[in-house]
Amino acid sequence: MAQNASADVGLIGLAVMGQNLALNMADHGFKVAVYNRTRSVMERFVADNPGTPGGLVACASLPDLAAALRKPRKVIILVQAGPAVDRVISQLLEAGIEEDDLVVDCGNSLWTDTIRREREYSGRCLFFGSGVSGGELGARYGPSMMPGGQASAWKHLEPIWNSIAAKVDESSGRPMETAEPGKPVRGGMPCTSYIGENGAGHYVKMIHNGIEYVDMQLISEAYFLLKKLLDLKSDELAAIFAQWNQGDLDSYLIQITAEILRQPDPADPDGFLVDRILDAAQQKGTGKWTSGNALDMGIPANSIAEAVFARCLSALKSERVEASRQLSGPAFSYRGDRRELIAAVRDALYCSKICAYAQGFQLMRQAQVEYRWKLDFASIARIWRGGCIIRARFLQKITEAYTRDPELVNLMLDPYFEGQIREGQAHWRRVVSLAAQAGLAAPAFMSALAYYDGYRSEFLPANLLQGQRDYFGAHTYERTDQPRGARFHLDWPHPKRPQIPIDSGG
Ligand code: NBP
Repeated sequence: MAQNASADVGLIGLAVMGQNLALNMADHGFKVAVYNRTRSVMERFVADNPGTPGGLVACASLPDLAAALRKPRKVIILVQAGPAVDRVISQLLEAGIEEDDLVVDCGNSLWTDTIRREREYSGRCLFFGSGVSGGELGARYGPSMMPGGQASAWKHLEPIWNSIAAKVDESSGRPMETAEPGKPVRGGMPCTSYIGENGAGHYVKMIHNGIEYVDMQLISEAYFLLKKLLDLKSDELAAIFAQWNQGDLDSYLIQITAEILRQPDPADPDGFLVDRILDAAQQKGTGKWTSGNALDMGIPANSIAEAVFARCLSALKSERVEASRQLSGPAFSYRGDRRELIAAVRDALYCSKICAYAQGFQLMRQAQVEYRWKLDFASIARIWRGGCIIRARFLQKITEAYTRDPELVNLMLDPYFEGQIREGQAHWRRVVSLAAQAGLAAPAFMSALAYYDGYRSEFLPANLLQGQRDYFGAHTYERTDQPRGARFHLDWPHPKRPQIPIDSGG
């Protein structure tokens, strides 16, 4: 059990993420004091993992943990986001944590909670928030980490975060792996960087998850369209995804998609597991948070929201089964070139993916104004190149785009991405129209195309919409022949009456 103050870092919460992050730190030579609410979990964990380079210190209580740590203490919390985090912090403060000790929440906390906590616990501890992505394996062998909070706290954490984060090769931007799996990678650029003050790290982690929702939905739609239009079997689809993983679409999510598709069903070795998995998606909430934030800030992140709604619609399984017997759709069979369709779906996926990332970066661009952060978008793309769920070759291109122009207004306007959409859009449009003709739901492909066409339109029908608003609600309108900001109202039931200029109050 814990003795003198010799541990480098403490970790509270020994479920999947906590255990793996503790072992990752211990592998990198940090002595880790560990505590869990259910004591037996902590005891088993320490007993099962002897001889790590840094070592684990078993702590039966939070006062034990506080006593085991060198000053200033650094305590990582990995418990369920929400009230449990506040409960643990209160207990830590009672256990002897002091003003200059760091308390680091690495869970998927809502960024506004992190802002609130930093304020609330100020003067009692240095509260800090860090997003961690990469799931179980990332936590164990190198996650992408998005730290946010006071810069004075970051300088104490930086050596640990730099050691345990995933590493990428700086010249190629590719994730680095060791010959011996599980052994620390030497050299390379760590997939972590200080994001900004208070909730910035957790905000950027939430956007990562929002993008992840669309990425997964787009891949699922590509699978569905190819399966339905070409009547392909899972292993044939696996080969297509494996092939795509050799090119611009090279990413962790495409790689695991190929592996999932070729997995036989353990209950029926002649069938594929994916064909037996129920088509009702679940979610934990970060996609919903991202979409809610987009609505609050008035930023069109329609593909991210669509990906959340696609999961909601899928979850209505029994209703869909009933409706499928009642509601009609077209009879359609694809008679075109099969290879051409596969190439078209690939391009549709790539173009839609550009739109999804454009929306995520637009959100961050607006959030930095709302929360007075100064976000470095090249750096954010850089730390997503390895360790996290959305890691992809594509992120090197985003890094390059924001390095070329840190003030880039929209990712689609970068010359590389603009060129990619120009080349791929005929295929993209063909896939969307084929989906509509065949009556196959492809909401993320469709909404991404609507985003692209809306964003590139000089004129949209909002003139009529503003007329309607003024007609029934006297909400006023601006005129194309008057300066922006000058507002007018017409007494619509009496159109002969003069138009009334409205004083906008400056
Ligand atoms: P859970 O979210 O399942 O966390 C439960 C752990 O916290 C258990 O070990 C539990 O102890 C402990 N705990 C303590 Br200590 N005090 C607690 C309290 N007051 N209330 C509730 N639990 C308490 O663990 P997880 O899946 O490892 O996730 C941890 C965080 O990391 C979450 O915020 C999650 O969203 C985030 N995250 C997870 C992933 C992932 O892939 N799982 C990825 C990225 C981020 P017990 O043994 O007594 O129940």
